[in-house]
Amino acid sequence: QGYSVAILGATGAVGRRMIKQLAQSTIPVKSLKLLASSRSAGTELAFKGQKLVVEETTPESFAGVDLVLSSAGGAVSKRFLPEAVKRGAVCVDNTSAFRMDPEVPLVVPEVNPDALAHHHGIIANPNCSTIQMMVALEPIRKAFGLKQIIVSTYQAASGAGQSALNELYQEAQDYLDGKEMHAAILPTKGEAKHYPLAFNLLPQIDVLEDSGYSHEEWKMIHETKKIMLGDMNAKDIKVTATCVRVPVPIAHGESVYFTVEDQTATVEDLWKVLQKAPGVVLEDDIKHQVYPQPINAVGKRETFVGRVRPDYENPGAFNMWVVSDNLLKGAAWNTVQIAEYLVDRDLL
Ligand code: A2P
Ligand code: 11C
Repeated sequence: QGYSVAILGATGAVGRRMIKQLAQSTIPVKSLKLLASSRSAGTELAFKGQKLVVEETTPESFAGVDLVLSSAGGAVSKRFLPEAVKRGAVCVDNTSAFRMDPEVPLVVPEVNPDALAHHHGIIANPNCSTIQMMVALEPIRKAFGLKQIIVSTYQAASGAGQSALNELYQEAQDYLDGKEMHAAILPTKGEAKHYPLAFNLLPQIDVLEDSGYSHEEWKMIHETKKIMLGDMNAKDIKVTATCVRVPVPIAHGESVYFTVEDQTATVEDLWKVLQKAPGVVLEDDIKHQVYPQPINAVGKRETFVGRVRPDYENPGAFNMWVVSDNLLKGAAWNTVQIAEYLVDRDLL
């Protein structure tokens, strides 16, 4: 009884959390395969108290597998997920490899779970910074309509993987020890130049494109349109983004400025909607200095919203502050949550 599951990228920052989220999920797991590269083949990791040995990934790794949860980078997904689908598996992919394929659903379960019904074997998990913004804005869009989003992000180092997080810790240690800091990974692997993140801010996440935007900013714009409106180029909501890496280990913060269609909407109206919204925790009490902070969001599945306030010079426009664990709701939990929906709706 149950499903044969494989986690691709099981040794990574997200993969390790996928193992834990799967253990805590409602999905009946008959067997679990932990897959990574040859570098970590042989490593032992625990699932529900049982030790499992990590295997090197090959196309044959997916024989007999029902469900693949994947987070090993876009190139690895492109290479292996079609092989897994060929062998009958359904894949929930946490990379950007297939997100903009019109045949591939891009899903945040609180927002567009119905898109899952039309999958062809691969379902894409959105980018972490997009996911938490969708959880906070979809209930507002449903209640008041949404015309425009202007978002500035404060993104944690772990978004760039375990190695980037290790780099941040080493830089911080070196700085405090009065030594020179060495950057080899951030702002993004494979770039010509690298800069320290410790005691710094980097206004580059992913590669910079000819448009002037970083690829992370591009993703926030086009993933938002695909998730909310079903079309990556939809014009009904205007979106623009500035993405910044901050020296925080885990949990992204976002300053979200948005304009709603219903100009009579008040902050109290928004609070009422956010209080009932699935996956949202409203932490907004300025009299008592209550607002979301990354340090408190670590390890939680929810998206935390606070500092909701009107733009007094622009009717229908508001600011809010949104925080979530980028490795959980932004990645491992959203992926496992999608898989739970697939199981519940008999879509595996
Ligand atoms: P490995 O530990 O063998 O390098 P992160 O996002 O934290 O950097 O993690 C990346 C994950 O992707 C790791 O589990 C890593 O495994 C895995 N990975 C990287 N390259 C490959 C590959 N060619 N085949 C399978 N897994 C890979
Ligand atoms: C970051 N948001 O913080 C990225 C990580 O497209 O899934 C996730 C990249 C992605 O660097």
